[in-house]
Amino acid sequence: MSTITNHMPTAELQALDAAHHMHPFSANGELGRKGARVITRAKGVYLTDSEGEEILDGMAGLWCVNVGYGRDELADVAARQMRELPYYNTFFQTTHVPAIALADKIANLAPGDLNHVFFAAGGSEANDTNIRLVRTYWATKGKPEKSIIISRKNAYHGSSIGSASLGGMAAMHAQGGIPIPDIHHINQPNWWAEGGDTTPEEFGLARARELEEAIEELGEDRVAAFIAEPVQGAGGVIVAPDTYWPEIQRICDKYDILLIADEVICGFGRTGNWFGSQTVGIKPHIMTIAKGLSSGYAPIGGSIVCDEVAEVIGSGDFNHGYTYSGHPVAAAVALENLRILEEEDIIGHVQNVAAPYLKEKWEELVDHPLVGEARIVGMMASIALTPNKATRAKFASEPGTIGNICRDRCFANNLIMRHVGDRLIISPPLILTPADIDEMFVRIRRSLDEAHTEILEKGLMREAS
Ligand code: PXG
Repeated sequence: MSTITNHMPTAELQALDAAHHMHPFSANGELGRKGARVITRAKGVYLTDSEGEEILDGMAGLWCVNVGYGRDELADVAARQMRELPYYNTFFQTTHVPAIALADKIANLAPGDLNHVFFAAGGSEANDTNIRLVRTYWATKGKPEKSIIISRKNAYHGSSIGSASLGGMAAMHAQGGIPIPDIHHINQPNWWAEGGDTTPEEFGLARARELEEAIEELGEDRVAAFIAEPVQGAGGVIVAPDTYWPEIQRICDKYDILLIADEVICGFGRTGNWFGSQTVGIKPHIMTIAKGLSSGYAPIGGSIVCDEVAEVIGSGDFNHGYTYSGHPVAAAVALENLRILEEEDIIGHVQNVAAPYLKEKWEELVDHPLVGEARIVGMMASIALTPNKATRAKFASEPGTIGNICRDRCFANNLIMRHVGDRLIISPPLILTPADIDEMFVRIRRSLDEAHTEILEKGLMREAS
């Protein structure tokens, strides 16, 4: 057993962390000097840190712990599977029961003819699979030049070279030589930030038609697929205007291109249905899944593929796969997680209890002096911070400054609520009760009030010119 344990003093753990552990998406030098908060255990919707503080997890880990923390069934299944068959691959004409059972279960849950699953260890790997799937699909059909994938600015599709190329985060594209060739980005349907004088309905249509314009410009014979998150998550919980998705579906139907729905965040109940595609009313050819598939208890993701694409890919060799594709322990955990979601009717709880109450309280936040718009779909929500609600003005300070102040206040008040620029976001466990929601809003209101005072004191309540 390791000699580094939960019982060590926080400062010692932080010093070791700073010395040897490189954190993702962090300025590690600065974080090391400050010291990362050490999370030691979790139960339900609460985390505990090394100082014994109880933190309400408004982000379900990283958008993934849908059934909440501390489910013994998941631990038991993992232990059982590790004893029986901890690992075997599915590459060379072998298979195993956890992968078979999970693929079957996912095919049953997924809508339409999305009946085939290619497993990965997470969402980034699954989106890399998708790039190769759609390009191989068209090449097999004799159209190798149909290789461009259209995506959106401010999308997040992962951190590997392929998936980060699909993503539209400028800060990510600035590092490490991405994007790869033949990825094209159109604008996002973020009315609050980019809608100008148009109505949300006009803006939604205009942004969807950018897809049609891009296909016309690049040539239908060059475009393989369009990929998008039903609700943009990491980009700031951006909910498209109602006119957007029907128009996207019309365009995908008109032109011969594949639609990939990245359901890594939206899948498995987050938006109030099994899949976000059902919530926004689209029929993708491929879905990317991860996160809520196992509620984060084990690393697993995958691509759910429709009959036609699977058939074409299956007509030859597909030279692609990961050591941990369909990992038996992760697959067994995912299967048990899906059983919990289904048998405990957690999606019913979201639809009938948690999401309606959360929506009521969330939308009331627009009465706060810092809050411009409040958007929510199921159990993912955002607020836009602004110094002027009427004009949707941005702050004069560096983007993210105000969001960061609010986030730090939340952290100090034992609430995990994230900021993306000057938007605040939540994505809590789906099992949140009305009492949890009440407690969450005590902390949200307190944090926003304290942040507002600090922003006023620092003279930061100013509009960008
Ligand atoms: N697609 C989407 C839509 C995601 O949200 C991925 C793919 C990649 O999945 P993996 O399992 O490879 O991480 C994600 C992941 C954030 C944040 O800051 C969000 C994610 C990952 C890291 C940070 O909100 N989402």
